Amino acid sequence: MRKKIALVGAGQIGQNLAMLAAQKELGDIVILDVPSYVNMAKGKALDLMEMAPHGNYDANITATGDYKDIKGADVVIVTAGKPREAGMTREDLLNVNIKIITDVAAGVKQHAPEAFCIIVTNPLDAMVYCFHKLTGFSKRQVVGMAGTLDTARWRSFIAMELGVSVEDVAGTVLGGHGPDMVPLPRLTTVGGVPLCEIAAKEVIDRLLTRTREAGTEIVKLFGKGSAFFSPAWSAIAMAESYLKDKRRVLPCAALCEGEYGVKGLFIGVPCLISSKGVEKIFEIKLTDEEKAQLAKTVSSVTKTVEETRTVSV
Ligand code: TXD
Repeated sequence: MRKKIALVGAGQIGQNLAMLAAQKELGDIVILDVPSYVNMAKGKALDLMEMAPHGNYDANITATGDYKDIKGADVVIVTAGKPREAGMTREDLLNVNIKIITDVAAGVKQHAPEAFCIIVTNPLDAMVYCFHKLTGFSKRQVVGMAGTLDTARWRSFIAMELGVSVEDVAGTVLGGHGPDMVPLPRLTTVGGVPLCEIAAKEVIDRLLTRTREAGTEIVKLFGKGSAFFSPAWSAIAMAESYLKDKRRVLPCAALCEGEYGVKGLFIGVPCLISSKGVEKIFEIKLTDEEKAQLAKTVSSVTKTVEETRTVSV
């Protein structure tokens, strides 16, 4: 019996999620979107079925406008929501996307209450918080995708700068999905060699800035809309770890209840993702400077979450 993956949102990221999930044969795929967009979603699903002979994957890929069709999904990945336009912050999306997440949470709660839910919609840290609150799901089964993307960006920029393979750059990014996210140069290595021993401080500072602004850099280039290839793969890495019990340790927005001194917020932390969902959060012994940086991003996330309480949905 194949697993079932529900993709809520058939847009730029959703379509890439569907393609990656199919190519990796993670299971059958149901793409859900609003009735006005459902034919586009059905067309994308059909197109992916017609690509199967080249991709040599077997998956039943369908699309719908009705939540009853996601019944029993093992994984739900939520990208439903507006993306940024040039000049917008992620927080500018709050009022429109909280209404969407409220609808989505109701549909998932009713039809896929056992699913491992990966929230992608921005402002990410607030949207995953709202989804968790609205569904009442356990903290193990709700997670936000951001740190896995931010870490990929950090690694990619280091590899580009140093002329090395991305495969040999290891590191992590903590905190909220925003300009005060916390990449950790101190714990970043290139083939096991500490980054701080092979790159000058000004180079590292430049890469830190580029990582923090990476999403905005792409939004500026597009003018309308945001990144979709790298976010899609980042979310699929999380889904795959759950579905195959790969037990990867990935930076994800998880509910902290005391970890890193944070209570009741979703922030990016190293998570063990297994068939149990968020099985464990790993704590890092941070320096005072790193703790101060984390406190700053936690403050930003707290502010945005507080704002969700003032929005009437
Ligand atoms: O790292 C991260 N978490 C971010 C997330 C990385 C990049 C983009 N990030 C955010 O993901 C972005 O700011 C958006 O909030 C979401 C989705 O971005 P995407 O680029 O996929 O947006 P699209 O192409 O506009 O697709 C959104 C789809 C579109 O097809 C809408 O019709 C659909 O969402 N939509 C809905 N589907 C289901 N139910 C409802 N209510 C709904 N409303 C809109």
